[in-house]
Order: sequence, then C-alpha cells, then structure tokens
Amino acid sequence: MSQRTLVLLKPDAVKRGLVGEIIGRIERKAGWTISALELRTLDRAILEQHYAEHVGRDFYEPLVAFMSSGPVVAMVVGGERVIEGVRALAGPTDPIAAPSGSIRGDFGTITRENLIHASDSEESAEREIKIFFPGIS
Ligand code: FUP
Repeated sequence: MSQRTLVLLKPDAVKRGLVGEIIGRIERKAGWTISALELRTLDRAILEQHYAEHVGRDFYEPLVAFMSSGPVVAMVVGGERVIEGVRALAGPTDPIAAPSGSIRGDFGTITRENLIHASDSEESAEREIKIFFPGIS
C-alpha cells in the first residue's frame, strides 16, 4: 500500500549534524522516495496548526520554543507503508524508552528533543502535508 507522510527533522537533528544520517536511513528503505524537501525555521503560527492537538498541555510552550529555535528539515516521503515505517525507524516518543537501532533510541535522551516527527495516520499525513507544503496536491 503506497502512502505518503510528513517528516520533520527537528532543530536538534539539524544543529547536531544528523540530517544526513537520518535521511540516509529513510533513503535506504526499498522504494521510498523523497518528493518534497525544505530547510526552514518554523514560527508559532505554523506550529500551532501542526501541534493543534497539544495546545494547552504543560509541555506545549517549551515544545514551541524548541521547535522554533532553529531550522528544521521538512519532507514528504512516499512509498510502501511509509507512515508506519518512518514511525518504526523513529522509535517511541521518549528516546530513553526507544530501542537502540531506532533514530530516537540511537541519538536522543529527552522527550522534547527527540529528533524527528513523522505523521501517525493517513489523515494526519494529509493534514500535515497541507500545512507544510500547501502547493503540492
Ligand atoms: P510523537 O507522535 O512520537 O511525535 O509524539 P506526540 O505527538 O505525542 O508528541 C509530539 C511532541 O511533543 C513530541 F515529539 C515531543 C513533545 N512532547 C513533550 O515534550 N512532552 C511530552 O510529554 C509529550 C510530547
């Protein structure tokens, strides 16, 4: 089942020079392709849309501060079961709980700075792709 997903390499991944490492893991999965890619610094307005489900939570303000602290790499990745697949590559939200071999497990220590976002469903993917790449259909 071919799908597409919205992936963000977060400011910690960019600052720490892990973009190539993470994109390499995605590119090495058979048949997956990057169809859009942009380096950009996110503002509060776009983060409020992206993290709408988290507005008002105790971690929301620090999350926005972190996510706007430097550029991210935003990408659309397409391919076989890519939504579930990129989330498997990323590992669970808490990097200490994430298995070694996953991106968060290999490189992260704290939940906020967990290196990568990947859409969690087809519905989220279409919503998030529209936020970050309104020009692509
Ligand atoms: P995920 O689907 O794994 O990206 O995680 P969530 O959508 O649950 O959370 C989005 C982001 O909010 C996480 F990547 C990091 C941040 N977060 C916190 O900082 N603290 C929390 O307790 C939960 C999430």
